[in-house]
Amino acid sequence: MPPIDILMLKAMHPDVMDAVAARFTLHRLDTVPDPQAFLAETGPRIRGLATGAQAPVDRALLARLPGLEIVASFGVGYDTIDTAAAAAQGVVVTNTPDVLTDEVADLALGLLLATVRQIPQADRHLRAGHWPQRTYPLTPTLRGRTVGILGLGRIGRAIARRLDGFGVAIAYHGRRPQADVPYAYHPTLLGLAEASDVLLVVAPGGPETHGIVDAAVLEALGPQGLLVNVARGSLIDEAALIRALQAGTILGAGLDVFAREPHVPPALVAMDHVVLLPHVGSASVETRAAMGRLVVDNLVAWFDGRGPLTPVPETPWTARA
Ligand code: 8YV
Repeated sequence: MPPIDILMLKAMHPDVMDAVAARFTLHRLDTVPDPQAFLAETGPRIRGLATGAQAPVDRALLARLPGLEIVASFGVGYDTIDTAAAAAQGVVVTNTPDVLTDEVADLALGLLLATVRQIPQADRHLRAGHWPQRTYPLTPTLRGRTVGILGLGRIGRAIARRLDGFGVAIAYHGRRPQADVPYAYHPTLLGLAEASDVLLVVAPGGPETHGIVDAAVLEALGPQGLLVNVARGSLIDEAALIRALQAGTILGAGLDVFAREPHVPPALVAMDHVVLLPHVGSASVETRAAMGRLVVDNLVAWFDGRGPLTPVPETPWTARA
């Protein structure tokens, strides 16, 4: 059997690199001296692409890979992949759903609690030696709040299940109401923000959701409102968020994701009423290993002729002869 050439755009989880190299011929675009020359020469032989959210897969790149069959992406979100172009080229795209759901939901709850009860700020207060002089100021509370979830998908539902145990009211907005949940549905995001005093963002990134959490939504969330984002920075109008935080239009924010990662606006870093995390929602040793295994399993299943394990809905696939 001829070797199967797999391209990686950037370094990935070490287990993924080892497993791909063990089974296939692995090429790394980030380590070749001249990526354009590499694509011209070897691009036509590439049959699989392994990638993560940090390395966009656009129409231009896909056009350089005419023999491509599969893009196996590390992560549940795939907004940096042009799935329409992939579908048009007959390329299947896979992501890594389910294996990270509980991990991200745990982190979302941690970030919510850290934000409302100011846990990092209290830690800083102690470490700075302020405790003997003054007790840490009283904080806002989660008690009595309504948490509005933007995007009640797999992760949104896992967050809602955890919130059930916290005894808070839960509401949600998404493309359509879901018959099998007891939570209040709001047909508009503005309506959800008006009804909530925590807005938890868990919807996918992409053109449909770009900037939907705007100045009007933040205004509707109100002066006791908290914004928590574990999805994509692109959903938030970051400039409007900074203005809202500076003006007291909302009370605070907990952010795991940003518009231009790893760049975080200095205005956010300067504020003490926000909790900032460097996109760590799924970043535990175990969960990242499970995500890596699923990337490799998708490639192996595809090239064994068993089809993809977790294809995204935008790229319907047909098994090749
Ligand atoms: C990862 C993520 O940080 O799954 C996602 O959509 O955002 C995270 O799990 C990212 O995909 C790593 O490339």
